[in-house]
Amino acid sequence: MSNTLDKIENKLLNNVRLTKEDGLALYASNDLARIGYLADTMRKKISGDYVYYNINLHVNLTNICVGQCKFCAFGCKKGSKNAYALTKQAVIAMIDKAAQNPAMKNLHIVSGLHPDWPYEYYLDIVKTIKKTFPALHLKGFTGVEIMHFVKISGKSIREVLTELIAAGLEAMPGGGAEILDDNIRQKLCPNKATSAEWLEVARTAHKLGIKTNASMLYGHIETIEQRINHLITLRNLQDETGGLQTFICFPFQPHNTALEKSITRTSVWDDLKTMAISRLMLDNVHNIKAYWVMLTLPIAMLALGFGANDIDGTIGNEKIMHAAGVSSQKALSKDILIRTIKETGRIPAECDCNFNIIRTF
Ligand code: V47
Repeated sequence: MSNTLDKIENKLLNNVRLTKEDGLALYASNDLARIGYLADTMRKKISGDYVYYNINLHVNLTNICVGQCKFCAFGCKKGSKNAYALTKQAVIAMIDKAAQNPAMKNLHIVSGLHPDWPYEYYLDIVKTIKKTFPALHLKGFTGVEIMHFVKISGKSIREVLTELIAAGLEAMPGGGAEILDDNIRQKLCPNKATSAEWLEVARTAHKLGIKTNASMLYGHIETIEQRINHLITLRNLQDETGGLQTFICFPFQPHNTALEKSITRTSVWDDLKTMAISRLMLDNVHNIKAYWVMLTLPIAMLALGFGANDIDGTIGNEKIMHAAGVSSQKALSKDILIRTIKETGRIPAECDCNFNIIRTF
């Protein structure tokens, strides 16, 4: 096996792209320290010593969702006891409270697919947010939500995105990609965007000039080969458009989901290996995120040594992963993020939702 890792290291040092077989070989190896070292070396080469974080607020407009994905504990049916749907006034009040902190720069909006809200409601929310808080950067709506808007509006992907961008949308989050394999999607999330649709939304957004994130939900029913295929699909998209700005691995959190009884949470070993392999396979993606909410802060900190260079942000009040029982906090202070990054010997870089650096420490 060390012979295989020697060959992979040689490729990396000579800027030779890793193949699917290389990805599988990395997963088959238990030399985690060496895989981590390789990922850290590539991280330094591709993205330097900054670790990006941002002062942000997560807003989830509603948890009522027609999706009913088996991996999700956040979404629920209309009328269920936890269901909520925020009015425009409530959204503005929530942002206003967070914006009392002048350092707050980023809004992240991801929500359920509400059965009754018209497309115009979302457009109006975006317009009102941008009018009320012009200095805030707005990252919103996954590819799955955009496909929902396409269906309820009868418009094309291009038309929906053009209107949202004109209203103030500046970037898109990476959710909804899950595993870009329609056999898996059919089993886990048959009611939402297909792989081709998710990719087409990202492609169109990039052509229209906005950047998007991409993610991988792993540790459920997928095979290692499907993980590698997923990474290669994203790498191909990035070759084509260059519009992916950060990649996030979401280890599946089973608590309160339909899969709770059959699947256990991934191990730290798998999480760090997956982080590192993502960095090595995604040679054309600048940023790899260690999402502290999912990983918990201590593991996110470790992940900074396994290829990650982005630790997300202060978040404010995380709901989606907490519904599934993550043990991390719902928010973190900027000081804790800065201290965590500094302790790894790297440079904390506060940024907006397009990774423009606001200040470094
Ligand atoms: O698509 C849902 C994931 C995503 C679970 O772009 C779960 O920076 C694990 O888009 N276990 C939605 N993962 C959230 C999202 C997001 C969040 C934070 C940062 C960014 C970004 C994007 O959350 C879904 C799904 O892949 N998810 N439930 C669960 N039980």
